[in-house]
Amino acid sequence: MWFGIVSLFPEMFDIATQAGVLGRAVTQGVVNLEVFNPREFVTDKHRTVDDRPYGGGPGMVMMVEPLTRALQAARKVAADRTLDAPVVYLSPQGDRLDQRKVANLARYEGLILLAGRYEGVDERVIEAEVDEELSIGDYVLTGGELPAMIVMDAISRLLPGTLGNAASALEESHLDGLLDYPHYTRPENTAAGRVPPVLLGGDHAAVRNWRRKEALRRTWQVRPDMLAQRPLSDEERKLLAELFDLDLD
Ligand code: 9D3
Repeated sequence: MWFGIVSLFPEMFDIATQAGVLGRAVTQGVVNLEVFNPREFVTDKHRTVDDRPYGGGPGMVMMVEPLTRALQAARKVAADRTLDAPVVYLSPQGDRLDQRKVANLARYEGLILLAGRYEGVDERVIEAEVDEELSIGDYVLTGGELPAMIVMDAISRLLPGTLGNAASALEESHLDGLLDYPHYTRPENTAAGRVPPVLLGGDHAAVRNWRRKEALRRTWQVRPDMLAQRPLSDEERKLLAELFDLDLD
């Protein structure tokens, strides 16, 4: 998958592409990344990319011309490679990113990710150039670069040929839509406690059941909203009833 990034801080992307699953995906060529810096597309003496907002108020706004040129350059690379690559603007006003949106974005051959700085971009750029506007959550960041990296990270682990792929296949199984069950590794006994005995016994059916029950317990306790989104199997209703001594019928 090809990512064209439009950002005033290209160096920020070095870190993300040098380590972890995303870094490996880049090294392996499963993911390709090209950064387009709007500042490189302006010719005035100070290479200005931002200006004061019309109507007054605090902060600065990213200007139309540098952004449009950088986006055109990214579009041209995508077109030359005959890639379908929509423009995604990372912004606090966007739709909230979730795993369903990540999976849908992963189907594209390419994506052009626009990372804003300052108070944001001139609204006319959004109207003319942006296909989808995405936020990563309700907290205030200083720009769209980290959100763009988060989008790439989440997508890259779903792509064939990256290490996250085995894990994502598992995610589509019966534990889909639940929080993870607790994990343990050696040694069996530590100052922090023992491993639950069921995991040591080699009864795979018992282990499966225990994990599903623990996943349900945690989801019920910390993310009841996730359970409300998801139909429960008879087996899961039984486990939940056992856990909390509830009558779910
Ligand atoms: C405090 C400034 N805010 C005035 C009401 C507006 C504002 C503008 C730009 C707040 C944050 C930002 C920079 N953030 C992003 O570019 C961003 C973001 C975020 O802040 N939170 C969650 N997802 C995203 S995606 C892009």
